[in-house]
Amino acid sequence: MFIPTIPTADEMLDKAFRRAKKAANKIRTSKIPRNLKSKRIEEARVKTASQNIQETFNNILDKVPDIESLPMFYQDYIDVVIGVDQMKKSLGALNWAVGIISKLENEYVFKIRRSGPENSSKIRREAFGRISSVINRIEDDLEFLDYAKIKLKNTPTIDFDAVTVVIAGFPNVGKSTLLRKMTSAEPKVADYPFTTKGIQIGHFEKKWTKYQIIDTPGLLDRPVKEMNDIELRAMVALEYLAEVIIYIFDVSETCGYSLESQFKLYEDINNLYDTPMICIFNKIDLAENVKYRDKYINMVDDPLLLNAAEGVGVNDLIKRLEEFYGGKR
Ligand SMILES: Nc1nc2c(ncn2[C@@H]2O[C@H](COP(=O)(O)OP(=O)(O)OP(=O)(O)O)[C@@H](O)[C@H]2O)c(=O)[nH]1
Ligand SMILES: [Mg+2]
Repeated sequence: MFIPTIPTADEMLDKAFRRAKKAANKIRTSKIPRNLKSKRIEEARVKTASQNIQETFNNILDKVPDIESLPMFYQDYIDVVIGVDQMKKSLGALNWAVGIISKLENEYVFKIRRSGPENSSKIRREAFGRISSVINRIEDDLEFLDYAKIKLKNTPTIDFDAVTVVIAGFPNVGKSTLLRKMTSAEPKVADYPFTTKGIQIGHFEKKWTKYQIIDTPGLLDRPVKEMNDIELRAMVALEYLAEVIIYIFDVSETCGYSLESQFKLYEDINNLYDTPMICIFNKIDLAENVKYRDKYINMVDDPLLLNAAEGVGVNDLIKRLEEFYGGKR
């Protein structure tokens, strides 16, 4: 998610008052009659400083998307990463500051215009004092938005027009290998809460339908009962996303996990999500002599046998996706 640069309270005030000074200098060197000058100068300072703050904050408010209008996946993502309530509160504080500073601008410009020239600088100082205290009051909110900017910098870019496929399976079963074989470009790596490896997203297009394949290493690769609340929430976020889950078994068990435990995780995920699942039995090239694999292969509907490393069977998988989702977008 894109958030523009967020100034600290001090930076905001420095910038606004510096601009105000420049505006004042312009008037000072202009040909305005002497008796009018000091009033004009102070008026310009108040206007320039307030408007600079309003513009900066309005620009931020315009560019940050309205959280409630975002797809659920992003709302949940933002909530897990930084907290939606705090985000809304901080944006609300910025909005509040814009309103108050606009009011102060009008109030003090009016006061300067009505006062004698000898009082104008005193009135301007009072205006600056009040502007400063408004900005200092939202200091924490500015700090929070800057933190949010950093934390949300590498948010996954989800294409909501594409058919979304999420890959699941124990570590080392061949998830990344399959993602690479299915998609053209190098998959993009984005942050994903509570997995250190992030999330990988690859794309391909077939017969005018776009597909995006998502690999979530460290998330859908472990028994659900071992997960903590936060990880379970991240799992929920995935449900907003996935139209179909590809579950990969390693039939050779060279990944280090038995087919029995791989099957348990498959059942876990199947029970947790209403999402349709496609089962793949991978590393078929290493499994020639493993007899009991057939027992597991026969336990799922329409299994596909693959050797992802060599790309064998990948086209059958793509065909399967096309049958279900092709032309739907
Ligand atoms: N022989 C053989 N090796 C494979 C096949 N598919 C993947 N591999 C190998 O298995 C190993 C693990 O593959 P990855 O794609 O990294 O597995 P992963 O599921 O992404 O693993 P994590 O990211 O750790 O969860 C790699 O050395 C692959 O080259 C296959 O069909 N046959
Ligand atoms: Mg991987």
